[in-house]
Amino acid sequence: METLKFYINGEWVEPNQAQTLEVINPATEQSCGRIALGNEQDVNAAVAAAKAAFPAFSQTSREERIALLEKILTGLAARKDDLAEAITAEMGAPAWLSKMAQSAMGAAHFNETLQLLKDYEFESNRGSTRLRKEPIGVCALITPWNWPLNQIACKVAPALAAGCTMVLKPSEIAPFDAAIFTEVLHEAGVPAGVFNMVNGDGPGVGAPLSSHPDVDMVSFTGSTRAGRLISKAAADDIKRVSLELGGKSANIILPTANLEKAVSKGVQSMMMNSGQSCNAPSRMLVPAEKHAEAVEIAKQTAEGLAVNDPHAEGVYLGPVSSDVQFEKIQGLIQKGIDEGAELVVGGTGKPEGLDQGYYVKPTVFANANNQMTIAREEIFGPVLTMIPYASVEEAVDIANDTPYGLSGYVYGETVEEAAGIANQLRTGNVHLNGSGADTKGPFGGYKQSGNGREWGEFGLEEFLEVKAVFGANS
Ligand code: TXE
Repeated sequence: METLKFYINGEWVEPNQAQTLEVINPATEQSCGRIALGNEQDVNAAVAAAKAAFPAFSQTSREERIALLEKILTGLAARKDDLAEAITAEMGAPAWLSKMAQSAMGAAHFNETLQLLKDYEFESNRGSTRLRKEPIGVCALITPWNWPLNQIACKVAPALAAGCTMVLKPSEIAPFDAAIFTEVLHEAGVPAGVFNMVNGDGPGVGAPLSSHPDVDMVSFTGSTRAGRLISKAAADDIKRVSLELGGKSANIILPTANLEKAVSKGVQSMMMNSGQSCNAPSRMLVPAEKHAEAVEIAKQTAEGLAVNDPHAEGVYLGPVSSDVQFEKIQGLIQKGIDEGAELVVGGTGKPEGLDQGYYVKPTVFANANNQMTIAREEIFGPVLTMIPYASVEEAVDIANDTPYGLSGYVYGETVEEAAGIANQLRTGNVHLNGSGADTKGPFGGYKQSGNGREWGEFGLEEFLEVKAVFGANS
């Protein structure tokens, strides 16, 4: 795989500089292709194309944009296997996960947005005032590597539906699904300049995009570190900034819950995608009197999850995405041991027989407290921290005692009981009794997990300005 050109103004163009980056397959530690690295001039060209395309695209009818999304959906369906294979090669997700979730979520966001667009009210009346929802303008979309297509699609679909034009900077760690996605958009006939794609790293492309005076909005998913830098870069021009950042989500298992079901589901959700999900339930809060029993269930569940080559039969966890992530995770596991958490299963070092590739052992710590580093920092690897609690009130306090606020999980005897606790959590979403996320959304966080909401109607509104036309109905 090679992406040595950028997609600007409807065509693949040569970069301004000759620098390239090898993309490493985390399962083999070998290169799986190269990309060109962009710079500020490439960003300027892409933003200029998006700016020039905005007046015409912002005036397109709902029907035209519906037709465009339909064509893109057809293209995504035709390329779904290519997309899944690219994702597995670049970031290591098991082949089945890339196909059934990673690639499928991308199409799901387009479908969701398409259905929404069919009867979304862009105009409405409030007494004598007419409200108009108008596209915000030129958008910079900066995405990470952990759910790469999902994150691209949940920004591009609503941006197109709103009538915005855009420049995408995909993750330099997982850029090939973005290249295929770009081909799909080109073949679907997205007008020149409406969608542009420039590859590169954060400082080289992400930073100039975030501070570009002709960019009206930045939509970013990634680390809280980069989110902070982007907010500052965007501040001079008072751009709208939508941020979906890290998390340290609590999974409260209530005393009434079916312990076997709740704990095993919690472990599986944590280890999914090798723990590289911003909403992973990384802190499991269990009643102190059931802690020992819960630990045993967690141990057995984690031991039953196969770590292996992403294409191997029965694999549940592939490698983590990069050597940097591998080293970060190893350091945090060691911190957990040093700070006195009880290592139940897993630990540092690679799983037996997997010397090549960035494989991490599914790891469970128990008897931890919420002040330990493994309970406070986003590990972004297959590492679960179990914390005992004395009362449900204490569990809620522990859950909320974090700088993050993306997701929460509550497992009780009934959904009603769990919902009562959900209302006390300072998070953007809560999963009850093992339920999954719904692409209707909204998805986003409180506190340092970001601002704004993605997916569905709220996700569309991130890309819209609201205009009040006073006296229009008088
Ligand atoms: O993310 P970065 P990294 C968390 C997770 C992970 C950590 C580091 O904890 O361990 O972040 O991952 C671009 N201006 N999440 O270093 O750097 C970058 O090129 C503009 C949570 O890979 O945030 C890439 O396209 N852009 C998360 C994107 O930001 C910048 C998903 C993400 O990279 C930039 C991924 C800058 N100054 C990691 N610096 C989630 N919320 O799901 C970097 N980028």
